[in-house]
Amino acid sequence: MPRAFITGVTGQDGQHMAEFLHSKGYEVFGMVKGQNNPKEQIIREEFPYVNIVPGDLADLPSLVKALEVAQPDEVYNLAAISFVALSWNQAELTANLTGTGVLRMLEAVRMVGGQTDNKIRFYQASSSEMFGKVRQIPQDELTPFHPRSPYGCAKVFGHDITVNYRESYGLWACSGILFNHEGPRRGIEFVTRKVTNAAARIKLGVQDELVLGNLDAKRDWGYAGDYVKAMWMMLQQDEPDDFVIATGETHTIEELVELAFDVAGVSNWRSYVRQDPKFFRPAEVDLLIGDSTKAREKLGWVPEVDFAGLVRMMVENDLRLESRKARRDLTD
Ligand code: G4F
Repeated sequence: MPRAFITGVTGQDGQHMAEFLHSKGYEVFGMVKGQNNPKEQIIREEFPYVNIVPGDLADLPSLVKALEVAQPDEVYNLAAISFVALSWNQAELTANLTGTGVLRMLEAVRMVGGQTDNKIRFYQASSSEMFGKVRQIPQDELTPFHPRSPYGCAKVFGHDITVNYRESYGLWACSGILFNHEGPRRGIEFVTRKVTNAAARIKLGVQDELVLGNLDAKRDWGYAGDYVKAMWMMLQQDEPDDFVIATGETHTIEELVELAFDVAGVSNWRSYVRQDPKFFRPAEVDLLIGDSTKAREKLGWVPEVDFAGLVRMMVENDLRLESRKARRDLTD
């Protein structure tokens, strides 16, 4: 039975990854940080097959211990401070976890078995935020980076140090440069879920306004379930390599809102939406659109859910959740 170790198992991607690897017959170990982490209960209840191991990206000895317990064949480093907007308020913490945390994880892999014959295979969650003020349209593996946030800068470090450890020490390490990927498990602070949840609540009459920032930014949005499959495919290659994972389609936030309200059955979306400067960012990433030709050709990876399918899936999920909540509130 192959063994996999996931950091960030409590997040959207970690949950999808645990589910996917379990379906493939892996023994799954998930790192959870902190004392009384409220998300640990979700993992225990919804993913009972995950072996929970304590550890923190800020603490190298804890990472070494966690890997000694898990003895993994594959390590998926998905943990990070992932909310770009927060990274301006907590820039040092972001650099420490999203950036230097990768270095610690690589060191732990090196110490616990990255250089034995039976090498640990390491996956780093790199991000399209690294392209920032884009130098090329669409963006591929050779597009230069120009990050626009402390988060993007930290991800560039994480990406480069992964390449460097591969080249310096022969670690079996690769990076997936993933464009935005979403789904019903997405946190409410991210724009897709904020919009689909608001559309559902407005439809049900429990919310009357949606307050957003920049409606003109463009993103290449895919489905998280498709993207974790790409991560796994990268680790099944003969040689480690880096891949862009994207749909190749881009849409504005405005198009997202229009479609979500349409799916929810709310007409005249403009009358519900207000813009507030507090949601604008000090520096914006205006346009992301990825070229994943390399992943399609070398890995055979293709996204199965398109933008319309993704928005429908998320709105329908939020309609279900919010109607259940509304019914519960009525009976209380
Ligand atoms: O949903 P977002 O917060 O995602 P963002 O910043 O693109 O980052 C996500 O994708 C990255 C991959 O490119 C990941 F690395 C990262 O961890 C994360 O998963 O914002 C998307 C866009 C931005 O342009 C933002 O300015 O939506 C715009 N936006 C407009 N109003 C808003 C809002 N974003 C949020 N979160 N909330 C708003 O009210």
